[in-house]
Amino acid sequence: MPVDRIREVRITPVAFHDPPLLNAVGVHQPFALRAVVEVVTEDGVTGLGESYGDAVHLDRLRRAAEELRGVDPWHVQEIARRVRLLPETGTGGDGTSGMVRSATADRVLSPFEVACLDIQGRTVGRPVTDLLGGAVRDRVEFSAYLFYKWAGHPGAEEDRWGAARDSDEIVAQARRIVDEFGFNALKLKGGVVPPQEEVAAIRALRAAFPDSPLRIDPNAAWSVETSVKVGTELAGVLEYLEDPTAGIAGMARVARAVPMPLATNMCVVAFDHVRPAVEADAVRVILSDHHFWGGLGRSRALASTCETFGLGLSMHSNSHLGISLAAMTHLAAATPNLTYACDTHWPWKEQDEDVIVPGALRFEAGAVAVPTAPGLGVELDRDALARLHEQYLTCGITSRDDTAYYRGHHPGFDPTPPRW
Ligand code: GKR
Ligand code: MG
Repeated sequence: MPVDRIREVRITPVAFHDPPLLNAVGVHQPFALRAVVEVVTEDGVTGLGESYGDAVHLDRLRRAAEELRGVDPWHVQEIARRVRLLPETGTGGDGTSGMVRSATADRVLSPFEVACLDIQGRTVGRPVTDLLGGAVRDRVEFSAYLFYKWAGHPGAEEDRWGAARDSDEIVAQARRIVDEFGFNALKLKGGVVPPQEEVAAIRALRAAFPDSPLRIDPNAAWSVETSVKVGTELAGVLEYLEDPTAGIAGMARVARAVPMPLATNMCVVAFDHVRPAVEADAVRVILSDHHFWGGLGRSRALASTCETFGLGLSMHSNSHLGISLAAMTHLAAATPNLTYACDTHWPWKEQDEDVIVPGALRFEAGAVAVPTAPGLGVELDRDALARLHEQYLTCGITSRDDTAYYRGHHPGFDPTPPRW
């Protein structure tokens, strides 16, 4: 059978509206950036991938794309080899405002690997889950991702969510997001207001949602001492405490002193972090993310690693569109030991703003049904892609910088951890 090789790779940066969500390093800008990757074969099969849209990352994606012509899309190892040969230029490009410092080559490989899996699935007429060993669940549960937030972007009207400044407003946000999407697990993005206020918000959530698993994630904004204090106070309340403090050594000190499991998407973000984290017994749960673990195949390898060391597995998210949600859903569906509800920023985007044809992915009772159509099961909406690309060209943002945007309104803001 003749091999259908990669003929062309298109990378299209897009921008979509994002509310002013607060985190430990600042606030989300009015637009989030993503890169839409299309890998096209000689026979005209197109596979889709989605990744960060920061300028330095786009540049790396484009350089990698030039190396992929002629490669067999079933040979992801060869694609990985070519990506790893590229020189790393500059730092950053992680789409997280510097919060998640993952391996550059894995970040670059990820959307090409996903697009190749989409091609493979389309070619053989099977969903991506089948290429990953088959789905072990037909719906994937996600968590409500709650944020402190401004009422609206400065100079604009109040957005549809309004402000979230204190416990009452966080509970109101949770009620609304749960009503609209049906989530069960609730995650609060912390590291924004003094820890005692965030503890009060978690307690208020517990009172309002007695049966929901709760998590808080201050993105390492707390000292070891503060983390231990918070973890002790919230004994029996949290299902896990996510990245309270920076680094494996600090996390290990916290882990020894608090009763609940610690989870991370900050101190273990690549395979060579696993061994020191296990040796120090620093974390009990790793949050995978195919966007920086090198794609779906390597995320499955991470799942096996977690199984080997008796670690739990959850899933991290950043602001994203539908191609990413499809890939996250396929991965979670085909990963037996991914037993926690996955993070998603999905509710925060405008629901009619995306690059995919609507209808393929829907939240019901906090979960997304796993697509069963060939490949990822989503189709590119070319008009929408063109609109969001135009928005990218005119929005004036070329890299995510939550700190600079926040400082524009609070000069002197210093996100250097520990803030508390
Ligand atoms: O969207 O502000 C945000 C989050 O803080 C995000 O950038 C983090 O990467 O969600 C993430 C996390 O769990 O650390
Ligand atoms: Mg996190």
